[in-house]
Amino acid sequence: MKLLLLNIPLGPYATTDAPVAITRVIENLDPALDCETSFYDVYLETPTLEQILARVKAFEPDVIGLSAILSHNYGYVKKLSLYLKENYPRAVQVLGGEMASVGNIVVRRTAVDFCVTGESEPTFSALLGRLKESDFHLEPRARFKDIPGLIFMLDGESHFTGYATEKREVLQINYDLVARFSNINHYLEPAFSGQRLRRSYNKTEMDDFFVEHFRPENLHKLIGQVSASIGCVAKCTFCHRFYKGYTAADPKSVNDYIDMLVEKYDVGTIFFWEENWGSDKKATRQIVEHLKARRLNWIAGATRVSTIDDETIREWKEAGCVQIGFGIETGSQKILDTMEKKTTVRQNVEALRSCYRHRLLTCVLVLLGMPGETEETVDETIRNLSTALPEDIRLPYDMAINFFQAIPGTPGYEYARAVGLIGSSLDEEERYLEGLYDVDASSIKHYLNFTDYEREEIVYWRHYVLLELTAAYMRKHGVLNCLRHRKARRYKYALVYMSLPRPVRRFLLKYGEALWYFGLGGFSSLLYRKVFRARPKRFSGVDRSLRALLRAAPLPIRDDDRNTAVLRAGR
Ligand code: B12
Ligand code: SF4
Repeated sequence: MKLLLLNIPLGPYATTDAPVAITRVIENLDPALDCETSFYDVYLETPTLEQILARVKAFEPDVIGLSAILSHNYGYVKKLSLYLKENYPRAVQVLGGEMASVGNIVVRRTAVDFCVTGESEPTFSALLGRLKESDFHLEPRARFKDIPGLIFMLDGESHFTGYATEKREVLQINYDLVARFSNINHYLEPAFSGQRLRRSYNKTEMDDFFVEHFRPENLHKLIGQVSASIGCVAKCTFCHRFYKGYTAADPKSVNDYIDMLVEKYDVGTIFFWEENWGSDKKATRQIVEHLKARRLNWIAGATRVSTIDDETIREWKEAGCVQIGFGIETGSQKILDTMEKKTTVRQNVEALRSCYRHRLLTCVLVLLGMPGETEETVDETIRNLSTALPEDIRLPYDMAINFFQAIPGTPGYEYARAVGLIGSSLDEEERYLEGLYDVDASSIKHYLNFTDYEREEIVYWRHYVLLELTAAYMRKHGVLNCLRHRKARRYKYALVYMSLPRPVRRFLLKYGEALWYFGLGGFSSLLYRKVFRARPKRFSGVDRSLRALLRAAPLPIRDDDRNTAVLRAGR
């Protein structure tokens, strides 16, 4: 049997995050299947459809596996899948990854024959085994009903066989497989000259940071990705995963893997790329001690603010940590509650302060536009986050500010359907998914408006938060001092901006940006709507979890979704 795996690009530019989902799928396949597997790194190589087809024809697979870890890429999957079916009809198409949360739509509207939910195993091997037995004929489809974890068309309806039992194993990325099928130099990049740390911060400001905070021997060594856990202890209302709960890896196996990376690949910095680094305190301590003993540098990709304290951060710094990522999201408790983030504004502020106190890099991630967001909550975010600024002017200070996106399998998405922002029919839902492809979350273009303002009136929120926090930073450190030390252009913009009184600068930014972004036509239409068609008050009063709101008023189940509606609740 021949299996060709293709990863669906997340966007136009290849990431340096290695294709771990693919290596896991390959490694986990049942050896008894005797499967000849190949992987085409579509995300890295950005081929045309014709080039993908040429690769398919050259390999002649019986099964094409599409790895769609992002539901946003439905539009791409549809195009690719239909094209491949037309030009290479003999392969069975199987899709895995988060996009299976809209399996109902995928199996109805694309040429994908099966969606695999959750981890690939044991579902994928069971499916491949069954396909092999029948020489890759799909009929009668009832034969697949007993394999848990599948979504497929059965008697004209989409059918979900229920979730499979997870293996609950934390597996590491297999770099040998990456090297075999792709360009490993792209994924194992040197700390100093690579993009991993530079892409979120002003590049010119990073050189000093590297020299000051990295152990000299690690500066030019590679960064390797490691997982010390899988899953998350929380269930935020905008976040979807198939993996239920949280599992920490055996710390010894993590430490052994780190040693292998150091010895075999000359890795000097470890990037823990899971969502919940540090939630299991005992296991984390053993790994941190090991990192310290080996004089490595390391990055905690995502840590919950509720799991750390000042002392822990001090210890991590001493053990070689250079950066911690936090999902700060907002400085408003009301918004944290609608997110069901299970953290407090105080914890957010304390986490940032501790990070800066111990001179660790962090990027302030802010999510704007959840239901309940108002001008007041945005001001609250600015007010609270401006109390947590770096003490040391040489430490890069940056933030990434996005608008909320409704993702399938989350309460946020179901809420958008409930309030009519995503239409109720299958066609309308598909249209929304198609529109998500290649969308930059920092742009308001595809933001479903969950506020009581017109979109033209809130487009300025991103720059407003950015400039106000930059202005607060400049006030703290002195304007001249900042201009001398900080190279990013926003300090120059902020200087002009902060020279005006706050109501004036806010007014100018708000209407200037509306005009710039939506043009004169959009601006006039905004004025017309403000005078003649005021928006009803719908969202500003939302102040509790979106999940709780949906529980109180559940959505009716559509006929086409009868067997798959359970996927909408996530896990
Ligand atoms: C790494 C990562 C990234 C990397 C991608 C790296 C890469 N090379 O693929 C980067 C940084 C680029 C990224 C970006 C974004 N990400 Co991201 N990211 C992740 C993260 C942390 C890990 C993904 C991963 O590889 N997991 C590990 C593997 C082992 O698990 P897996 O992907 O689920 O794969 C398993 C199964 O799904 C299945 N499977 C997967 N493929 C296949 C294929 C076949 C044939 C089969 C049978 C099975 C199968 O088997 C695998 C092994 O068990 C996840 C969270 C998570 N822990 O999953 C979020 C996640 C995928 N990201 C998410 C989001 C929202 C984003 C952004 C859109 C954020 C934003 N708003 O900007 C951006 C995309 C922007 C853009 N357009 O570029 C969401 C997606 C939600 C959804 N339903 O679509 C996730 C799930 C986080 C979350 N919980 O909200 N991300
Ligand atoms: S957003 Fe972060 S904290 Fe919330 S559920 Fe997702 S991974 Fe966990």
